[in-house]
Amino acid sequence: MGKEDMHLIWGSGSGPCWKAMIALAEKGFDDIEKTLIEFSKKGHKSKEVMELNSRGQVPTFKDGDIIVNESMAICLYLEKAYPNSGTKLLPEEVADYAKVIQLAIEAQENLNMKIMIKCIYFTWMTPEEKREGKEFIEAFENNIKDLKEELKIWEKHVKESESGHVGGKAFSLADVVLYTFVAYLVRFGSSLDDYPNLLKYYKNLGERPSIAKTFPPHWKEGPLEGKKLLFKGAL
Ligand SMILES: N[C@@H](CCC(=O)N[C@@H](CS)C(=O)NCC(=O)O)C(=O)O
Repeated sequence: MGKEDMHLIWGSGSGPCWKAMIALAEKGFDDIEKTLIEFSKKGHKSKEVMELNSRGQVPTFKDGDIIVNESMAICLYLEKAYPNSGTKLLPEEVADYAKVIQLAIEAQENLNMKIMIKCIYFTWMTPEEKREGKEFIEAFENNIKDLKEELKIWEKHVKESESGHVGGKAFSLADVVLYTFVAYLVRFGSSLDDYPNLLKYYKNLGERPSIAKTFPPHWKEGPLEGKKLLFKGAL
């Protein structure tokens, strides 16, 4: 166990992988052994991944003999195993702790459903020719309406936090989770103009070394274009 024994398998542009990488960087473990897989080459179904995670999903993480799958579990594991290393992702004080875990789980559950499942995956799973149809357009618009309501909640949470961190006084697990979802909105074309506090949050935290250093490499190569920008003009 320890930095020398850690290994992360990850894919570029995966929100769950990014979360694990931000947490590792915050804990001071950003230079551990890492293997970058390519989704297009089914790297997530390779023997190496399947042996660690029978779901064939990344991130998958190993610390010596301890295997941890699931991005949230990786973050919680790092905090439990290395409480005194780097940033405290979970505060000591009970009321602060309650707030951080609530916001982290609230962000994970709701934003994963409303951004990833109901907008992005919903579009990707609809054959391109059907995306012009009335049925798809109506359903997508409804999902965008739900997402706008959801974003108002996060706009308020961020506005109420004076520290610039959503979970309270300092950077925490709640920011690890929230930031990656906000970045997805921007990646897919949202201007965040209607959410000025979220926009400020996105810009400010984007300069944090753990986030800047782990920003998905292929996102840096250039923005999405055309119809791929699902949220352009909508959010
Ligand atoms: N709940 C998991 C989700 C992991 C996940 O869905 N990873 C995606 C990449 S973003 C993946 O490996 N998908 C391949 C597949 O499910 O076959 C986590 O948070 O780690």
